[in-house]
Amino acid sequence: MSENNTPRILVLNGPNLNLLGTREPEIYGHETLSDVEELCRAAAGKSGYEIEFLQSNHEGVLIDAIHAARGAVAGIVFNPGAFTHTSVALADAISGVQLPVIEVHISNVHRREAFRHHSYISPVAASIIVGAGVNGYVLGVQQLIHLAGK
Ligand code: CA2
Repeated sequence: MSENNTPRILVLNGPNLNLLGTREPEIYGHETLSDVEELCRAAAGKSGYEIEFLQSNHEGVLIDAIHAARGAVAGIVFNPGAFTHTSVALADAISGVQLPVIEVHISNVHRREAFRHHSYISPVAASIIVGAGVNGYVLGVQQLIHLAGK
């Protein structure tokens, strides 16, 4: 919960996702990260939720954001970018805060290179959404709101 009692969701993005919409549209589409932020705010607003939105290229910043989310948000919609496939530290941070995390990948990682098929995040995620484009973030927000209502 936030100070004003409006429930909040953290939407967190990892490395290189600041480049969304500028390159590789055949894989990631044409929408920018600002478009994603707007989509998330609109989806959350329908159910009276607010969005905290953060992107970082630095693993430690992402870990700090996960720690700070404890007790402050209902859950996290997280696209860890390439850290998905490398970071035990991010998985440990998620385990440590005991918040529901929805892992989102814009592309269908299972149709891509083998190194993208393994995720350190999936075993600690509440739900996983892949290959739905940027609508995956909206689905992630909706899923967290669904979980919070249970
Ligand atoms: O499909 C996804 O959302 C990914 O998490 C995106 C990561 C990739 O390493 C994962 O395997 C799957 C890459 C994010 C880089 O995003 C860019 C977007 C546009 C242009 C360049 C990079």
